Amino acid sequence: MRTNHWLRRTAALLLTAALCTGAFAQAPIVIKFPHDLAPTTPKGMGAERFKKLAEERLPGRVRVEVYPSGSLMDDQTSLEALAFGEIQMIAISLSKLDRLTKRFQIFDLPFLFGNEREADQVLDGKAGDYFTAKLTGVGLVNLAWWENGFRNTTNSKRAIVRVEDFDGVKMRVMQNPIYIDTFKALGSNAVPMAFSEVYSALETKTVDGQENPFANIENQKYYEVQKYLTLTRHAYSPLVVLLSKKTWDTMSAQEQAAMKECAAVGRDEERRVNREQAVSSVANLKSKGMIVNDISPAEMQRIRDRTRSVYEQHGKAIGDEALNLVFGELKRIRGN
Ligand code: TK8
Repeated sequence: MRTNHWLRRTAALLLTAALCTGAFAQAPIVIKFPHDLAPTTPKGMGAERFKKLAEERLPGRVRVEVYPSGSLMDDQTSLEALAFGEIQMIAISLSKLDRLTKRFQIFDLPFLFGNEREADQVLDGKAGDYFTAKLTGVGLVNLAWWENGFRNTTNSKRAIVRVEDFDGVKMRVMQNPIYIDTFKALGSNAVPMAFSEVYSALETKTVDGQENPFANIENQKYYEVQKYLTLTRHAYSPLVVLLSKKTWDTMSAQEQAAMKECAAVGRDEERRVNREQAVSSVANLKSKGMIVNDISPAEMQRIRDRTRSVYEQHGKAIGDEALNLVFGELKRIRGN
């Protein structure tokens, strides 16, 4: 009898305490956020920044579990896992969403952006908002635009100094039609392949080369299996930071706004780290034994001209709405 009374009393006290602190009000929303890169990479740092901030802004309401280095799943699987509700958040190259709607492929077009400023202004402005709305239309909530960044080319055959040097080089590209056609147009043998397989494909010489931003070339240790790095800056890949629609819908408008704000701070961190690492990367990669070269402006123009066909091949599928919007914005930013 006594025990019973004591138990009831304790339970009542605990319940009161819980109600006061709000602990029983709602169980925390667990946000599983896997990604495919190391914690020290721009994406890894952005993810940690986001986690810290979101848990500070929404204490007890959200818990963010970051799984770096592909420890939970790879890039390719994560989009499906997000749709099935196995995970709640990803930061993925927009290029990997090409199957959803063709209009997103506009950002895969070669030489679309000239520099980071153009990319930021287009993505953080009304064009970015337009694509975010289109993502919502297919059930994906884009919290912010992060970046993979400008992509450069590595290979083990030769330094690429003119367009003819791409000839016959077996190049791994993302599983994305515009990247495949860009490298075909340059004369390479384009081999689409998952990111998680690239290192070993380079090591075993299944392919001769690949293209990725500096941070990935460095952090994935491609310098161990690649001799030449050519600064082609042939495309800029944005990352989208997607939250599951189901999770999003359980949040109040204030909580949703807080999530977007945290992702925007994460974005600033991610872009900052990416751009800082890019500055030190060339020296680091040289010190690891890579031969790094630039391409002369005249040869760069020949490369651009060669890839113009990709605009004609894919422009129609991307559609005038997206093309006019992005090119209109670029015109405005470039002041012409
Ligand atoms: C990194 C990936 C990757 C991408 C690729 O998270 O597959 O080449 O560029 O770097 O999104």
